Amino acid sequence: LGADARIVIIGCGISGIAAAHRLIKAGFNHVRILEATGRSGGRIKTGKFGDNIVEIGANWIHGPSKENPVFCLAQQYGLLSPEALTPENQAMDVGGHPPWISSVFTSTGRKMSLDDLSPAVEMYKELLDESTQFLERGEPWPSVGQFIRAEVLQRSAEKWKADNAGCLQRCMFTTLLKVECCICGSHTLDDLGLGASGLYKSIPGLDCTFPGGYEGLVRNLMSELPAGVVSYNQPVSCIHWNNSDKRDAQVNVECHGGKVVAADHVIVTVPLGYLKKHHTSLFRPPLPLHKIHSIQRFGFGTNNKIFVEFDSPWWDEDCEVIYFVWEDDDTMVDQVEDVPGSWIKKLVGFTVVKPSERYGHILCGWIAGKESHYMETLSEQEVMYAITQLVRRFTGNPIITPRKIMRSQWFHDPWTCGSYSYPSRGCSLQDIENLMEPVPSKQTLSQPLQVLFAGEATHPSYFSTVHGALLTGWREADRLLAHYSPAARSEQPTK
Ligand code: 6YU
Repeated sequence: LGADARIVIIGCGISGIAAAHRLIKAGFNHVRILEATGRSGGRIKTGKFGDNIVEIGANWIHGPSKENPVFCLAQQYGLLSPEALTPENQAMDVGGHPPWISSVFTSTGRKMSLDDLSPAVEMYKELLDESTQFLERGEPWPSVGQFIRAEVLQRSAEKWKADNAGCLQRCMFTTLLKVECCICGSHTLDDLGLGASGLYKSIPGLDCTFPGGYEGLVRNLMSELPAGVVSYNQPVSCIHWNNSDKRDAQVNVECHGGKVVAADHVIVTVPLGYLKKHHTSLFRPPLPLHKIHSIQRFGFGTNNKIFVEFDSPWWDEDCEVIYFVWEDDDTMVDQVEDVPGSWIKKLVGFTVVKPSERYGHILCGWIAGKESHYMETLSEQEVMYAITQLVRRFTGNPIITPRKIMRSQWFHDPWTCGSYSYPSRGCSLQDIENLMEPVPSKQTLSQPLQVLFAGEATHPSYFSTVHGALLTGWREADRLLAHYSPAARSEQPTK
């Protein structure tokens, strides 16, 4: 049953690959993926930086332990380091915030340890933890940013004196808010819904990377699919569903250039950023109103990386993260007022690309939000200049010069339009349920599942991650498998 159904999957990111993999293994013979670009992987993108590989998109397995299907696949394919596989590593529960060895550099050229700023760090952790607990309790504030700022003003007034030391703690706090923007992918924490932020669930395990590149996961999965299953450089421009003339197909998928592919079922995996921009032209007839509202309401933000190579390290050998703290910014505001003039203030610092024996001296800078959008419009030379001035100022070394840089530009990527999703103000689980709901939603025998939806933004608790995306691909494949199972067929109404 179902072996002859024509299934078209739109997008060859991890969710599209996962859906195709499961359907083909289950015996579906007519599965086809239409991919806009010339490559598989989507936001899993391992690139070259000189002789080194770097991750332009997804970086870590968040929560590498048995509960995480990406970890299980990576283990099965032999893609992880022995350290990542240890039971100790898998058992560490860090709540999504790994305890990395960190250094702090300030705008007056001071180098500090995180211990010097522990009052700010501790208060931040406390408030962030509290902010996830309003899912069922009702929200005292609409956003995580408003909640944290209101509480920190109150609590810091008691704890941090109005002297220089107190000011430095507040400056550190400003940096930590910007770090959280990178993690959540929102422009500001004022955009992140307070109750809904508690929807995100972390998995135990100390985040790990793929020593040979994240794309190894994609290559292994793809190698198990029949050749020719993906049509590359085939952007879909319109999905004609609910066809009244069903002699040929209930769904016709139209590609740029006019080619039309007939299908019984379509799985849409394009990013939420793309859907926000193009849903009006992508669906004929338009999607139901409640679905459109959720596409508009759920958040999709930008987090970019800037890789910078140096001749020699100016950080400690064991350092894993470098934070930048502006000593003139104790506002505890996570957005920059004059974006063209001061966008670089949103760059929170660097993670150190390890191991240095293999990579040399490469740092990865992180910048989220509208400041990141602006950064994408600059030339590489302009970004390099800004980074050079920043590093010279914060290290107090006026001659440090990076060898080269490379940055991601996810906002201007026409097939992604940003980095990943987040629950914005006013969102609830209902929005994710609306995003994942197939159309038409009420199934009858004459209109069986036509258009299904997968992709990271459609996972109720692991949105914004690779494992979330993978699970949604499997989920939609299972929906079709259930639809064609003999039990389901016998339950369907007959006319
Ligand atoms: C993770 C991590 N990580 C950093 C950065 C980014 C992301 N993520 P895809 O986009 O892959 O596929 C869709 C395809 O569709 C694509 O190929 C398109 O070309 C194609 N397409 C589009 N339009 C089309 C058309 N019209 N026709 C045909 N084809 C079309 N995840 O687990 N670990 O370290 C990071 C990171 C810079 C950009 C990440 C990370 C997110 C993942 O990369 C992403 O979810 C999946 O790859 C998406 O797969 P997909 O198949 O859905 O889409 C409250 C609270 C929130 C807490 N959030 C914290 C979580 C932290 C998230 N982590 C992010 C961190 C980093 C660093």
